[in-house]
Amino acid sequence: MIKSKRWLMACLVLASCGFTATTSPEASLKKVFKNDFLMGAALNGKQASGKDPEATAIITQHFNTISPENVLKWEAIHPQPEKYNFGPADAYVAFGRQHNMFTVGHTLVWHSQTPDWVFEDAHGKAAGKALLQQRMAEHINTVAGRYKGQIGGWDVVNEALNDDGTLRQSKWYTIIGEDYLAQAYQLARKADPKAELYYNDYNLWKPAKREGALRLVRSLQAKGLKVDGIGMQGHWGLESPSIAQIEESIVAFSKVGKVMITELDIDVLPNPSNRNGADIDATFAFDEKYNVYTNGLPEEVQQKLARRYADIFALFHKHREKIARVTFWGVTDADSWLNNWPIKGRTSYPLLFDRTYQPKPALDAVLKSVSKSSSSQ
Ligand code: 9MR
Repeated sequence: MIKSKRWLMACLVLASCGFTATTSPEASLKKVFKNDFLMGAALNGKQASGKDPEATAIITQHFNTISPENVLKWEAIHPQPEKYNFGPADAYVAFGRQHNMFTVGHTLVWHSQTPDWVFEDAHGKAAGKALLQQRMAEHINTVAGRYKGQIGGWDVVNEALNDDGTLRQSKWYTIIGEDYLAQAYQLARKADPKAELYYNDYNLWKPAKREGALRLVRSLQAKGLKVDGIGMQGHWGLESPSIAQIEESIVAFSKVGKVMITELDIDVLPNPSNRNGADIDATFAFDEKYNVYTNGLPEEVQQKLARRYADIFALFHKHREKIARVTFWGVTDADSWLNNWPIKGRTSYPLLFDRTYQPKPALDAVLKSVSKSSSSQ
C-alpha cells in the first residue's frame, strides 16, 4: 500500500510508523484476551438476526460476549401495555446461544426509551406509585423470566445517577421513590436467580459519580440484594478522561464486585460543548464544522485513536483480575450511535472496524496492547 505524505510526516513525528490497518486473518480479540476478560460488542437488530453476514464474521472471530444495543429496551420489547414484541430479542438470544456467547441483557429499568404510557394511568395522568410498581414487576417478570437461563447477566438499572452522584429525578424516582432501585434488583433476582445483576452508567470516572455509584451499590448490597458488579460505560474521548481517572474507578468498583467496561467507543470528532458521557437528551443542531472527516479519517487521527486504544487496553490488561468483560458499543463505525449524537448525521470513527468492515489501526493497537502492558509491569 502506498502511504500518503501526511502519514510519513506523522511517522517522523511519532518516531515510529505506528499501527497498521492490516492484521493477520487469524488475529482474534477474544483469543488474545482469553485469560483476561470477555471481549464483546453490542449488536443492532440486523446483526442480531444474522442479516449482516460480514458483521457476523467479525463478531464470531473476535468476540465471545454480546450485548443488545436496543432490542431489549422497554420501548422495543414492550411498546404497549398488553403488547410484547419478542421477535428481535428472541433472535438476539438465539444468536448468543448459537455462537456460544455470554449474552448480556440491557436493560430492565431506565428513564430513557421507556414509553410514556408506563408512567401514566388510564386517563393520561401521572401513574400512582402502586400502578408503576405493578408495571415494573410485570415487565421484569415477563422479560427476565422469558430469557431465564439464557441471559447471563442483566443491566437491571441503567443510568440512575446524575453526574454529581445524586439520584436522577427520573419518573421512576419521583413516582416510586428511592426504593424503586431495591425493587428492581429484587424482582430481577426472583425472575432469574442465576443471572448476574449489574448497575450500569456513564461518566463513572468522575469522582462524584464514582462515589454515588459506590454508595448506591453498597446500600443495595447492605439490604441483602444481589448486585454482582458495575458496568462502566466507556463513551470516552481522545484525551479525556485520563487513564488515571479511569483507573481510580476500576480499582474502587472492584471492591464491591465485578467491573465491566461496557459501551466502549472513542469519539474523535470535535465536541461542541465539551460534553461527555452519553446523555441522550444533550443534542445539538447539525453544523458542518463539527463534521470534519466526511471523506475518511486522516492518518494522524487514525494513529491517535490507535494510541488511545492501546493506552486504554494496557490499563485494562493491568487490571485484568478486576475486569470481567470489555464490550464495544457497536461492531463497525457505520453502526455507531455517535453518527447521530450529539449531532445527527455525522461521520464518526469510534470503533475498531471501518464502514467497509475492515480492521483499523486501532484493532492492531488493541491486539498488541497485551504485550505492552506485560512489558511495562
Ligand atoms: O446505541 C443506542 C442508540 O441506538 C439509541 O438510539 C439510543 C437511544 O437511547 O441508545 C443508545 O444506547 C445507549 C445505551 O442504551 C445506554 N447508554 C448510552 C448509549 C448511547 O446512547
